[in-house]
Amino acid sequence: MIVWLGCALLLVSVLFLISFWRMGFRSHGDVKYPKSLPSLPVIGSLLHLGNHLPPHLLFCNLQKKYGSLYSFKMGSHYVVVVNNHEDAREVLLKKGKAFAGRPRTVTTDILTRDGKDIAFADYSPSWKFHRKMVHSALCMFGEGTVAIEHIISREASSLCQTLASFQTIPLDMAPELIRAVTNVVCSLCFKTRYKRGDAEFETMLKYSKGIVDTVAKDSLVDIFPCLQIFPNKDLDILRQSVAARDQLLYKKLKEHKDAFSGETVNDLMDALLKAKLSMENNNSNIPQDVGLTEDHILMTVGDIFGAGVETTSTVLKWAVAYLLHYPEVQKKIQEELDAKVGFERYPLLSDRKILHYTEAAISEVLRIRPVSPLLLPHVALKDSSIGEYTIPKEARVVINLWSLHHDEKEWVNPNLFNPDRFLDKDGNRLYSPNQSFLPFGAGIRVCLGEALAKMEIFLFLSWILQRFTLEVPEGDPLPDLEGKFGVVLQVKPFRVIAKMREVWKNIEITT
Ligand code: STR
Repeated sequence: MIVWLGCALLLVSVLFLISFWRMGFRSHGDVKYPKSLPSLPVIGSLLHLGNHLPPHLLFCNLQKKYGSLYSFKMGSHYVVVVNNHEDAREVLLKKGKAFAGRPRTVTTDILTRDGKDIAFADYSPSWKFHRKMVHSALCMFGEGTVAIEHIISREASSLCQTLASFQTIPLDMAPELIRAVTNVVCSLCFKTRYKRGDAEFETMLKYSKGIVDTVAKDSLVDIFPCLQIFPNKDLDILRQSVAARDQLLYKKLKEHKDAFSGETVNDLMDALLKAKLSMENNNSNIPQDVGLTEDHILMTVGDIFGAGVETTSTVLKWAVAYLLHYPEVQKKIQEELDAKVGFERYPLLSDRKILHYTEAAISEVLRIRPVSPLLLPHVALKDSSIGEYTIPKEARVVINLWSLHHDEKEWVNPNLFNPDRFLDKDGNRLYSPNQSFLPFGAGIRVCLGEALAKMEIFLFLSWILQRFTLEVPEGDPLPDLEGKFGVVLQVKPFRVIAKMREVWKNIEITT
């Protein structure tokens, strides 16, 4: 027995030494690999990552020891972390196609029926085709048309009515903001909207939270898929939430199929159905090998819906949290609105060109609290390189957007919320004062909803601040600014008093 134990110990130590020796060296002949954290067989570098910090902060801190580009092993996967904009731009833009892959994980496979969506699906001709189609459908029903401005303004108006009904009662704005942005994507995807307290909306809120809490956050099952065989509370929540989402999506699909004439395209669901029909009839130039199944339609709509709701509402919550911490910024936005929009009309999208400070404040929110601090992981589709370092095929590449947005070489006092950094000395807007700002990612995987999100954030915020001043209720603490890491950087709940501004009490605008 003791001999066996001794042998086992010896074997483990030898394996440990070998792997430590291998990972500790950076170069193999001419080939230079990024510096690596120590790693052990099977578990990889887990012991060196088991820090109490959330990953974006941990990865940012590890730069001090390993430099801005380093690697580690997550179980059996080789992961490279990018922490500066030069390398990030090389991965996303210059070599976008080489790094366009996505890892398959247990949780994202459950969410997307093995990668039949857009965000988490690996690179393939079928993925490229779906993405293109959704992009044109989004353009058709939103971006670039007056229709979208009308839809967002209708929701902004309804949101302001709710705020007004609360008067001086403290309110958790999160569900109201979520309903407002949900109704925008709902209009685009299904041509419907939810009233306050709608049962279907409550179901959606619940399953969405279940998904955000459990998906794609590098939990142990994603690192060691074999752990699926054990009972796992998170996976149960994810499966239940996905089942609830699928039921809702399926109902929508059925309603659309029943009503679809084959010609009139009212929303995104119709557009996808039409593409599927033309493919089946083989009367278009859609490639045959791309497979647009019902699953693809459901998962794609699920993506657009989930992304449209979770991301935009999160930015709005961060914006409100920061405005409570920095009332002077709120005041400056209101002064700009008063001076440039006035009291006889509501803000319009065309005001984005003149409301420089408001736009700068939005950019600053996106910088200081990026919705997706690690973006979504990329995978090298072939042997490639970043700077002077070799990156082998199948390496996972994580872009630490947090590091880019808090890089002291690029930003003065990066932890300070200061919209002025997005303005020049004459108060004109600087779209990006430096290269280290990529809130929507970049390249072939860039966020599909960037334009839509920017329109929504601008209109919702400007409508709210034109009429209300947001304050912390007496006795409540200021909102937490750390957030909770997950597939989006979530905002912890807090309450607000939305006080109607004096000047607006007697004004009624007819639209
Ligand atoms: C939110 C919850 C949900 O119901 C569905 C999805 C699928 C798409 C996800 C979304 C999620 C979270 C935010 C993501 C988005 C795709 C792109 C977006 C990850 C999990 C970001 O990259 C921030």
